[in-house]
Amino acid sequence: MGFFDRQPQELEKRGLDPARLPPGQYFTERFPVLHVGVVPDIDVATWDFTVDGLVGREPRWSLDEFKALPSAELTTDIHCVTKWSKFDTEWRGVPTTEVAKLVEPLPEATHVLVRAEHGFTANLPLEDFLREDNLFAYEYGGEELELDHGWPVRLVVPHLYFWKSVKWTRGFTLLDHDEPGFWERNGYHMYGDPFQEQRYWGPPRPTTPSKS
Ligand SMILES: Nc1nc2c(c(=O)[nH]1)N[C@H]1C(S)=C(S)[C@@H](COP(=O)(O)O)O[C@H]1N2
Ligand SMILES: [Mo]
Repeated sequence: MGFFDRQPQELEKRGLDPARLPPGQYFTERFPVLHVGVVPDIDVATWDFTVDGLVGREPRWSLDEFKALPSAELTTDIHCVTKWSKFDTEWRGVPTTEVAKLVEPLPEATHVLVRAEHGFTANLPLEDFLREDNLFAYEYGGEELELDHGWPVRLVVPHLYFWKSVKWTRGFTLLDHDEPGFWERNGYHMYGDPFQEQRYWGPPRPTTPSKS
């Protein structure tokens, strides 16, 4: 029996429900760090969070202003397309629904392109962006988020593969159409449901695209 076949028994041994693990994933207690390029330098004095595109209002928040918005806590499993899953990760941040209330999406808005440092982006349908669980997180495990994991603010969208959970977020743009983000232009699925194994578009690939 192979490594992946043994995962359900491993989870049961630990008293965890194997149904929480999407197909083709393995369970880890580590918290791997994954991103393209180098970790950005962040200057809190000039950092801002902006929303534009199909919105009634285009706010620009400083970090203090953003962290003063209503916050919520979330405990969730996360699933990376490179096949690791981690259970019960704990986050605090601003719900995407709270931000949406303040920007007043226009009726023609259907998709969101989330923007980050170095021009990184990820796309998702507005409906998925507005799920109640989603947070722009600034705390992990009760502590300030670490730079490697996206400090000062990262998106957490638990129901999609973790590449949609944009680290070092600087805002988002509302669109009336879908537009691929960084990984989506580089072969990842436009939607990315881990339970449907929506990893890549096109023919199945034998290996995972390399990351630095
Ligand atoms: N800005 C930015 N956010 C990103 C990425 C990236 O390359 N740049 N990679 C994504 C991918 S593929 C994963 S699996 C998660 C990893 O988050 P972690 O390093 O906190 O585990 O970040 C996502 N968010
Ligand atoms: Mo990933």
